Amino acid sequence: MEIQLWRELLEPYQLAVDELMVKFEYLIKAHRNAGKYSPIEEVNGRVKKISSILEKMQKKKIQFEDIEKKIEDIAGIRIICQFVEDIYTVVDIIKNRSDMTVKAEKDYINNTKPSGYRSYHLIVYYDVMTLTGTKRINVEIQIRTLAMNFWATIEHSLQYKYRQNMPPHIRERLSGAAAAVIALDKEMSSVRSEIMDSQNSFQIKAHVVAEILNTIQNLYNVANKREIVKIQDEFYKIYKLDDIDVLEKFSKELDIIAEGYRAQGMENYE
Ligand code: 0O2
Repeated sequence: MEIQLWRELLEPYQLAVDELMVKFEYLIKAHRNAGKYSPIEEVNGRVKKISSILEKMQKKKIQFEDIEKKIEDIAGIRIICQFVEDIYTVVDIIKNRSDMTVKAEKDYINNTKPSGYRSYHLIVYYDVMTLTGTKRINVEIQIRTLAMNFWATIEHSLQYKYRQNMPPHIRERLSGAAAAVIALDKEMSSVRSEIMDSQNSFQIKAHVVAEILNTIQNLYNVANKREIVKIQDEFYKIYKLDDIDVLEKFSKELDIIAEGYRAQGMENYE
């Protein structure tokens, strides 16, 4: 296959990865902006390297014309979660979306691979709009916890280093580390609600503070300077109390003041 043809072949896959990254990153932002816990901690995406595609073709005896049908992970998205429970929430979110359809799924969390590898894999159909029309492509979505990702990343690079000849003592240590990952994820799940509560209140506080500062910034253009300084001093005093209810009350009061100025401005305009 010529270089130009590889580029044409891979272009829609890059488009799919770019679009899906935006969509999953939006999900993280939307949860956090609403002061909610995001089941997705971070998202990464990649198009498989040509050298890796060639390697897979060789290993699985795939002809050039069958690449798109038989290699399902040319476009890959990796979703990292904090807790095992979040993985299943993300799977449900994906299954309920109208812009992708699940073609296949593999639960390597309840069915750990002999290597010790754990992750939830979905192959989804995803439509991209190309210059020549709509193209339906396969995208592999791997969903795993931070701990599972740590293990898989290290193991992947060791696999690459040793190819088929990983020394038994390294294999053994990786097995031990895989067991430690299971224990760590279990331990984290047992304190999940406490961790989520503290992260949630941090998110809510950050959100309210951002709103207050934004309102003060807007008031700066319409109110007199002395009043702004007074409001700012009041805000710093309240902030020190570290009480989210008081902050929320202050934010609402500021909204009323801002609304008053807005109405006054409209009156002057009319
Ligand atoms: P890369 O370099 O990550 O792209 P398939 O090979 O996909 O047609 P298979 O083997 O049944 O069919 O798929 P599977 O087992 O679902 O694996 C797909 C991907 O999962 C792999 O892609 C890896 O990314 C990851 N994976 C699977 N098993 C392991 C493992 O034991 N260790 C690690 N670190 N990752 C694993 P590629 O193409 O093999 O590799």
